[in-house]
Amino acid sequence: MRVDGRATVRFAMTPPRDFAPLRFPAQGTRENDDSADDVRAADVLRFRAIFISDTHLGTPGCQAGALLDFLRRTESDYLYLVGDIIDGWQLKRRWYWHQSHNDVVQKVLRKARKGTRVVYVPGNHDEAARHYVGVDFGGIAIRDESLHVTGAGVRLLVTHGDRFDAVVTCAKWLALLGDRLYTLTLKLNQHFNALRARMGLPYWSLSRFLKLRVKNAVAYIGAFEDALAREARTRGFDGVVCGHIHHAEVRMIDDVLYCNSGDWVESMTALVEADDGALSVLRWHEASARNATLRTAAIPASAPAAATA
Ligand SMILES: [Mn+2]
Repeated sequence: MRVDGRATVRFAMTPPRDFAPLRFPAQGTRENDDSADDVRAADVLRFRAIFISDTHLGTPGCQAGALLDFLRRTESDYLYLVGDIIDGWQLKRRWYWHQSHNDVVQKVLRKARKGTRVVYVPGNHDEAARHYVGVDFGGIAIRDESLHVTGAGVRLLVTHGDRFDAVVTCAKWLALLGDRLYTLTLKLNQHFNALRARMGLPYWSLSRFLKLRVKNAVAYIGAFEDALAREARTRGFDGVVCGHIHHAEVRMIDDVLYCNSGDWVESMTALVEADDGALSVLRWHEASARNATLRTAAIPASAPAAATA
């Protein structure tokens, strides 16, 4: 009975108040803020939409350098910040704010000024931002949930996803304990990868490896994905974009498109939509390595160094 059931459900859906049309400032108000970005236009990857989540700015685990590199070398019509962008939980415990974290915030604000439609859907670690749901701030629309329609007409529910996490909603102290253990793993991961880098080895996520080998964690990921897909189907969407579990993915769960934009503490991933509406996971370490190879290859070895000055 679900053959054309989706279309029927779609029309029966009453859009929540949050889905009032998003208003963005007029485009093209250029300001004198171009100086910092000297990335060659040819090196910029273009997408229709970019989704990032779980950047955890304000924690030592946040890989702000990689994130900044990603933001500088990509552009899009839409940029969705799918929760846990600034980690209020950890900032409350210990203040950690590096200059690179400022740079990330500035870069996002600048994108908004230059016409990228930025939508910020807060998560559980930045739940303070949930007080500002409905507000448009610095050209950024803050929404509890959002709706993204792809270039191919696919209707996606955009939500962080923590509401489907019984542990977080029922026992916050348990989640906080898990959070501390996770922070410890991330610290180990950074030392481990610093060592790998010195040995000339590429980045490899220890925390991700551990997570995928713990049976409970794997079962939890599966249950989370199913719950999100179910929610999207019940509410008449074609699919869902979420974050929260730090596990990037694009796949069909029955007849629902499940997308997760991953994180910037261990996997450095984003969900990207090409101009034709195709969605995929972008792994920045792989993409930037590929890009670097292309750039190097494009410059003839014999080119005089002075020519670029
Ligand atoms: Mn979260």
